[in-house]
Amino acid sequence: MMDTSRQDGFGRDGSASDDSASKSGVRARITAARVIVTCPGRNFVTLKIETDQGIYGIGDATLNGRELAVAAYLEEHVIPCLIGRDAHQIEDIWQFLYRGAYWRRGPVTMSAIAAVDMALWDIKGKIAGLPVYQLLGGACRSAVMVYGHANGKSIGDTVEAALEYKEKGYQAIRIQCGVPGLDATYGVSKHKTFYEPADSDLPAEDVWDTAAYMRVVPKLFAAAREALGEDVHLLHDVHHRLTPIEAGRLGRDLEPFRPFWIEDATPAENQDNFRLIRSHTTTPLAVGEIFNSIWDCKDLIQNQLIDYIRATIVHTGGITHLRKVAMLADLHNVRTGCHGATDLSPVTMAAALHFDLSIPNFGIQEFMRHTDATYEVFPNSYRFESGFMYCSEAPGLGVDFDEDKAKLYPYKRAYLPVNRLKDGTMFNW
Ligand code: KDG
Ligand code: MG
Repeated sequence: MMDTSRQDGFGRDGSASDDSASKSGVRARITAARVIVTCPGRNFVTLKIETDQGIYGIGDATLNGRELAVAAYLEEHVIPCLIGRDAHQIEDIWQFLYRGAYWRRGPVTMSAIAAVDMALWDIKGKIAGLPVYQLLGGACRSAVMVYGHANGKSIGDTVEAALEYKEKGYQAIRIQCGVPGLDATYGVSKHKTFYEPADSDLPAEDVWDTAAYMRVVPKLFAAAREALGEDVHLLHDVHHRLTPIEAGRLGRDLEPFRPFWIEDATPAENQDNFRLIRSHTTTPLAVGEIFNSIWDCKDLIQNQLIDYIRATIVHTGGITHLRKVAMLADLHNVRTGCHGATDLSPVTMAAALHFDLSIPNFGIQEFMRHTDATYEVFPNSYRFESGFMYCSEAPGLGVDFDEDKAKLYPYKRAYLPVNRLKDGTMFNW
């Protein structure tokens, strides 16, 4: 039957003639795509792409606090370009959306591209009848080591929480405690089990005190090592709060307690910041959860200024782009430690597990449990056991999206907090 969309020889498959690569193989024409924003406890942006094969794929496009910007980007500027394309041409569609936009990179663009990319891998897996990790080259390991989040207002509460994580089988635990004198501290939960910092209609204004923080963290690590013993990995997120020289000092203070890593020790727009930290400490460095392309970490990786790259599938252009980051990292002894906070939906978590299984230089995966309501909206079969996560063996990503349930939870504007110093100066959150 004649393919009417291609009568002029310039088809929507991105090729200039009938000799396109896709002509030789199976095709799965994209017939529809839509964006659904839902808030089962927190906001998620989900893209669903349908094909003429009757098979659909889903992708996560959640960008915390800026959800509707990505939804509009997808609806207005991406979806119209997808209709009619061959869902199998994942790399070509990626290049079309990245190069073809003229305006490259940025969290909104790259989260939108990531959602398309995840959905297309999901479709390809479903058509092939294989879990996505098999399409990525197969498993390099049997399971994915994850770290959980122990936190508390005081050092004692945090250590107690960390002991509970150890009891549950976690082999790696992130520890965050309140800073004396401050009402709120990043990473310290108001509720026992869930931590959602984006919880107000307008940004909450927190207060920050670097000196008090620098005093408490080494004490926390000393107490945690003492209570938990040597055979648990301890991690800590500085959350962009220090200058490079302060970070060098903290790294050095923590060396006796052998942290697995300190994360986001300093903002990384200037990648040279890490050279200074590196020259002062052997504590391993992780960074990258707010990166959105390989260009954000190229110098960090090539100069071996970090040990773990935390770029994540949803904010870094999807599986297709993150694989390139991982490949570059592998050449320079840098391992992955993908971001996995709850603002990344179960679709990203599933995609991350496939990715983590398939790359040679996997390091660790962050894992924060979602609420039961979130799991009802995103049914999935990945599972946690004894410190490790196991991927679904279902074709595709192995996670679904219940649109009827999603409708029960309408979008609710929610901002992350901001930070000010005690004198009122705006600071990093
Ligand atoms: O949206 C911001 C959160 O994802 C971030 O604050 C969580 O730093 C974080 C982490 O390491 O999980
Ligand atoms: Mg972090």
